[in-house]
Amino acid sequence: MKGADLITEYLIDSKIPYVFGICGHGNVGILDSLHEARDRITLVSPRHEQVAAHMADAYFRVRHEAVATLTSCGPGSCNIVMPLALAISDSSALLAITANVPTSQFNRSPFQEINTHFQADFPNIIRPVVKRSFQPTRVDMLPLALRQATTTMLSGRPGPVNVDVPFNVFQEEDDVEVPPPSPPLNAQRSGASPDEIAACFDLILKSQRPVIFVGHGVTLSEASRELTEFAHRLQIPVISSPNGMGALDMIDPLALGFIGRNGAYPANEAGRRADLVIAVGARFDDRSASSWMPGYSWNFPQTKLIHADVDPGEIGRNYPPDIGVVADARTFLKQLLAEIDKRNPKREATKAWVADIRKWQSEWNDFIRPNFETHASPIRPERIVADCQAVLPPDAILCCDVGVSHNWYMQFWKARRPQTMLNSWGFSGMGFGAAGALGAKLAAPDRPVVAVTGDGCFTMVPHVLCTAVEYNIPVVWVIWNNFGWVSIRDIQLGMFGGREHGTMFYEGPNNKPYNPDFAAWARATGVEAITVTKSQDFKGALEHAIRANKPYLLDVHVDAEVRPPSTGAWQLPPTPYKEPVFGKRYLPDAMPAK
Ligand SMILES: Cc1ncc(C[n+]2csc(CCOP(=O)(O)OP(=O)(O)O)c2C)c(N)n1
Ligand SMILES: [Mg+2]
Repeated sequence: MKGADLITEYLIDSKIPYVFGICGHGNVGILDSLHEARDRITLVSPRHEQVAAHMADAYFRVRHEAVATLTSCGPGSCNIVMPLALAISDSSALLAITANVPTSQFNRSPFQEINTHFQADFPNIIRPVVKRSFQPTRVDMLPLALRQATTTMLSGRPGPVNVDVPFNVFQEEDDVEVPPPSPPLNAQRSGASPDEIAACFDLILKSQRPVIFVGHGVTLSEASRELTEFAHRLQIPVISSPNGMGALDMIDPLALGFIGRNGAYPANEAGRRADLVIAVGARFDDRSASSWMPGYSWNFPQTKLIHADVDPGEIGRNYPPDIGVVADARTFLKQLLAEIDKRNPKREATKAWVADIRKWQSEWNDFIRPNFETHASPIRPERIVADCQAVLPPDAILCCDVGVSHNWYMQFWKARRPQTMLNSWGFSGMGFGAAGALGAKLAAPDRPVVAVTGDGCFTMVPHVLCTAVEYNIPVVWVIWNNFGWVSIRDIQLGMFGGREHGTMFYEGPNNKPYNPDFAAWARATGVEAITVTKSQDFKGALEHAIRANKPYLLDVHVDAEVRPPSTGAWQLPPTPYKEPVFGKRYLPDAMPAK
């Protein structure tokens, strides 16, 4: 069997329906195999490798099934470094097949070889951004490499893996068999010991102000049902990190939303006043922990902490837990549910706590409501979030890009289901929203997919429009157009005496705000588009775009001078940070130190 055919058959046996990739001389061998198998596996060629990998990443987040990317040797593969970093930072799986130079030319500096320190050294370029890189240099090494790669990709904490294939290994033949597919995500689940569960439950029963903090681990382990039941049965409110959004339906009264500087006020209030935090599959990164400054989002170590995660490396990274549990999120929650059945506790103790939470929720709602109802031109940000919420069905997928728009959606979007709000969180790579939406739509062809992307983000990957047309992928792009890299401008204005430099888009001697006419740009690629400058027009335009069921772009002019209200803090030492606009630091003098 030819190496390229073996890879192709393995992908098909592994039920990988798509390869997102771009050609180069290095991978023409496997392109030919994919041509032969084109009825069973589809090649989608976007116009930039970054897009291919974002598509694969988003596809996985929607379906929890991985697909492959394919890039050629040298520059093509170098273009996927950023999206791989993004994927590994958010525990998203994809199989990155990269091509390399022929083994017989290793170390001779042939065209596109990187060999400064080691022959055909692409694996070292991407080493920190994949769980593992494999470089089979003979066809008879492919079966093991492929099986190990896909097993590594989906086991434990998922993430991207790389199989780097020299040119000749695609072409040569050997007497090899296609290896069996690896187990799917969550095939094996780790759990807590009975003693750990008993100890956790004792802490839970003792607490009067408990909160659950959920992260991507809950989403990845598909523990939404168990989380909901656990929260309901013990009446414990749930704070969510971005990729945990929707694991508990966010219109549930116990759902407090996101925490941190741009979190929701009730989440920060509950987080900083809790006496026990049960963190499940969450990692307390700086942006969901107010940069670890006590009193803004959390108050460890006065607050007790149970921290369960499938990855022992995350437990205690930032806050040493009272009980650390290496466990899959769903198994852990199921074990806690079984303990409820066993002990049948009466939970009167949290009544006052739940009442406090209701109060914070209503204060927050009173504060934010007027801006959700305001009509303006340029448009107030809250209005766009509100209209998206009104128009999109609960199963619609929002693929968020990076920037101010994301801050607003983090604060106010109510994800109704898990895997419906895709966020580039750990790495925040610009372009994920605009590009990932294509992969999300291929993963869920029957559901609306909306990319919310900044004018800056979109300008990094505008060719996504070509791909949408070529492959008829009906994504709606909402461009949050504020004529600049406004999230960074705002940091700059706040920290450096109100001076702006290099963060807004201008043209001409008078610094007129500049952007391309995005709608005209879209039409030039064959994508329908509307420019929306008045808030009254946005809702109808979005409805129309969704109904059209074809690629659609809305260029929405948003007020750049309205900032999301901070309810926590974010610090970039040594520059000073701002106190919250709504709510304040709470240091629990009354809480006994442990
Ligand atoms: C690839 C990449 N380059 C740079 C950054 C730094 N960065 C973060 S947000 C941002 C501005 C985003 O601009 P835009 O998409 O217009 O969103 P806005 O903040 O204006 O809403 C920049 C440059 C990044 N996160 N990723
Ligand atoms: Mg912008």
